[in-house]
Amino acid sequence: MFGRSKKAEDIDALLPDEPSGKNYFLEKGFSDLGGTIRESFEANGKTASKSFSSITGSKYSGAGKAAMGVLYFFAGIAVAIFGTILTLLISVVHSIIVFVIMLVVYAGLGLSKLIDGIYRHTLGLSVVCDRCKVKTELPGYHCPVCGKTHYRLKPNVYGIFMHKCECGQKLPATFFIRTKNKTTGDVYRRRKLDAVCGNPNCEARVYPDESRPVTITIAGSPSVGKTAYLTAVSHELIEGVFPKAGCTVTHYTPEKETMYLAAAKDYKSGETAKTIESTDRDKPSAFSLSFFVEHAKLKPKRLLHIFDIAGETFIRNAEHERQLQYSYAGVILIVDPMAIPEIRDRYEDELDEIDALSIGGEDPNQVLSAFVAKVQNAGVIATGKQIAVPVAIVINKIDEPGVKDVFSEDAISAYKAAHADCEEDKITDRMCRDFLMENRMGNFVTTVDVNFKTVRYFACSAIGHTRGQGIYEPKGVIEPIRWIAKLTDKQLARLLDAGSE
Ligand SMILES: Nc1nc2c(ncn2[C@@H]2O[C@H](COP(=O)(O)OP(=O)(O)OP(=O)(O)O)[C@@H](O)[C@H]2O)c(=O)[nH]1
Ligand SMILES: [Mg+2]
Ligand SMILES: [Zn+2]
Ligand SMILES: [Zn+2]
Repeated sequence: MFGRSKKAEDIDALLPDEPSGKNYFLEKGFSDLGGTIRESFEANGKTASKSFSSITGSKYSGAGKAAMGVLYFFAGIAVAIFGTILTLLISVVHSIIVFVIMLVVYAGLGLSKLIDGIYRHTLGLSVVCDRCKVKTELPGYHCPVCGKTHYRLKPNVYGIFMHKCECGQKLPATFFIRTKNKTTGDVYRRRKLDAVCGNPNCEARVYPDESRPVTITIAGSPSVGKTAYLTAVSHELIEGVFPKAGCTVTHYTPEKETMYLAAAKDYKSGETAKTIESTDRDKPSAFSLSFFVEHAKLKPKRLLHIFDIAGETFIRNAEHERQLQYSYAGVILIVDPMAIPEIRDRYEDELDEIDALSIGGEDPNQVLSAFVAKVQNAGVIATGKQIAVPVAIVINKIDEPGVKDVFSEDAISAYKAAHADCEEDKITDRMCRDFLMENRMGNFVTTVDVNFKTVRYFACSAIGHTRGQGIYEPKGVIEPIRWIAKLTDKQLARLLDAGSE
């Protein structure tokens, strides 16, 4: 019923031994039964052959010996016949009892497995580690008494409802069971146990509770505005869209909250700082802003991870960790229009001094090849095969000359009027494609279409104006997120719609 992915199996193969004893019946029920029956017959056989071998070997002589011989003979026959029948009967009764117990045990295991599996799968519960980016169905749970990590805390050979840790502490192995801490007396469910990443090579702390991850990755070369986009979009979501839709937002960890507060400060002052490449090999290159979103119509709560990266690391393919986040909910590739040679040649002189110094200068075609390779690698997709993960190509900085008029509200209305056949939500997509084609970027558009099955173009301005000129006034930053949500998470998309009205 729940087909397991190749990646999940790869992770399973890496897992260390579980610090739990196996359930007796599940591990040894049948083999012990076989052993007991075999031993009973052997013992019976031995008794019978002992009687037969005593026929001639008794210490009596003459008539006594003959009488004892006859006695041993009949005793042997009796053991061989009646003993065998009796052993057979006992074995049958024993087998029936064991079979009944096993039936109950296996039915219990099957049921518990099914209920827990259905619960986790229908709710889409899983864990995406913000350090190693690996996605697992369960994290590694810490035993609250001895601290050992249990990577398989679900109904299996270690237990149907509970697993017993080596230290003797019982741990809840399904969502519906509670166990009591033998030292403190606290009672808790599985979701409340301390947890680490389900990838045993990582061991980063994770705090998934019971949530469904929504992982969005922002990509692009240096200075295209990735961090400005993250600042703008997280602020719009956390302060505007989600509260308006009636959602509660909670930061994932105190560190993530600090990160958000720094972003919110930049938002107010209209600033953005270059992302410094992390030189520490133990630190991940891509890092996320992560927060929970809760609402009565959102079951379970969502854990949004929005990943940013230093453009230098991205373009040089110098990431410390495998970029698995590219294979999850969706990816946003940010493009600086000034990186398009045609546009730059014509409009560079008109740029504000700060904007002129902040051009994301890498050739978009080269950026695109690095991007395609990364997404292929994350999803283990062979070159030449189309990639399914939704890709939003976002032209940023549309407040700048050269693009300002192309994507202005007037221009959008005029485009709509001239293209009555085009669906409302595809207008910007068509406008962006036209814009790129007209500026000798046809190759870029074709390469995107060849490699990605699900693509949409967007135009936005993260800051809304040149950096350092007052509070952010973002335009069009929510749209890519809404589009990704519509494709991958209907409940979340409805709330984003409600909060964007
Ligand atoms: N005019 C304008 N400038 C922007 C906008 N977004 C970003 N910029 C400018 O582009 C510069 C780079 O933006 P960042 O967000 O730091 O770019 P990044 O992609 O994160 O760059 P790295 O961290 O180096 O990878 C900023 O310092 C701004 O000057 C925008 O919406 N409008
Ligand atoms: Mg940055
Ligand atoms: Zn991890
Ligand atoms: Zn323990």
